[in-house]
Amino acid sequence: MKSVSTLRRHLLAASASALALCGMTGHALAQSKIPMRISTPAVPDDWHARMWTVFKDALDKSSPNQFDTQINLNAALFKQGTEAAAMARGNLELSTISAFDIAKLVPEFSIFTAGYVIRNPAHQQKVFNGPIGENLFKTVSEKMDVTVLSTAYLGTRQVNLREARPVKVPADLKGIKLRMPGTKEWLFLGEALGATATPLAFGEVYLGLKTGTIDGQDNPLPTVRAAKFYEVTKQLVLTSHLVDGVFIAISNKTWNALTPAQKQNVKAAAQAAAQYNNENRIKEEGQIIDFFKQQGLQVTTPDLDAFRKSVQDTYAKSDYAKVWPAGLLDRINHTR
Ligand code: KDO
Repeated sequence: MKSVSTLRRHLLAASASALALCGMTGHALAQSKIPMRISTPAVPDDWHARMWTVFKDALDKSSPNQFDTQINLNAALFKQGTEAAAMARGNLELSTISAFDIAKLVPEFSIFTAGYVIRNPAHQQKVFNGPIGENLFKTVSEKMDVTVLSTAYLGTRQVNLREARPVKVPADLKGIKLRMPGTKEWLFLGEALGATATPLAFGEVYLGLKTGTIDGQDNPLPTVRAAKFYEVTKQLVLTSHLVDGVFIAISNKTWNALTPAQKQNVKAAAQAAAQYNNENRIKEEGQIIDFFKQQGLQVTTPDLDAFRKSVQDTYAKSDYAKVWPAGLLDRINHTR
């Protein structure tokens, strides 16, 4: 007869191996899932951060146990602007990329970094979901090794100043240190608005405004709210200079390894995410002005014709316009 202590030893050993087995199974399961690491500079309260939860939920529902989706906000995984290169290397599966990120490698895409080209969110969806988008996204895939899955409306960019001042025409922004993200295409847009463009990563803007290393920044109003820039600024100048978008993109290394059914589900999840973002952002933009007024900000509208003319002329005369394919601007303008 076995002693009590021997029995206990056997029981312990048995439960330990059962645990090890469970652990291994769990580990093996996690390993067999396709990793979907997402990196974005977006703050948690912004719609284009929240949309990734919609993406994850849709994918978990359509493809149970197939994907391990990990959402990293606040540029915690990759620095703003480095995501496209990380995806091309296969170090990152998914992100949102801007027209500015794309223009670095696909120069003709700079047409979408120019102010006053895209008219409104509906125009943006028509352009990118139609033949113009289809054609350009093929080039994006060839040159950047990422596949664009859907287009999310980031919002219409407005100028947001630390100290209030009269701003009617671009000359009124002369000398204003306007923070822009740190690439030359962004800086050109800031200069085209009449300001002195100053590069800074998104995550440093709040402090820059608070301490006065910059005089202002430009972003869509829902982002001004979500990132709390209204706490450290006194004026919104409604220039509406860029109907901005971000493209949900996936590394081709990941994309090409998926089955046709998985591709369909990943694309559908990206479209659901963009749709959630677009609907909520458009709705919020329609009602957000009162919020800023309640926070004590001055909200002013400049001479929009003056801004539009000056910005469009600046781009038309620039080297950027030289690489825009003949007729593309007209085709964009005629997309309805
Ligand atoms: C910004 O840095 O101003 C910007 O709006 C640029 C966009 O392309 C995008 O990177 C966005 O920041 C981030 O997602 C944070 O909202």
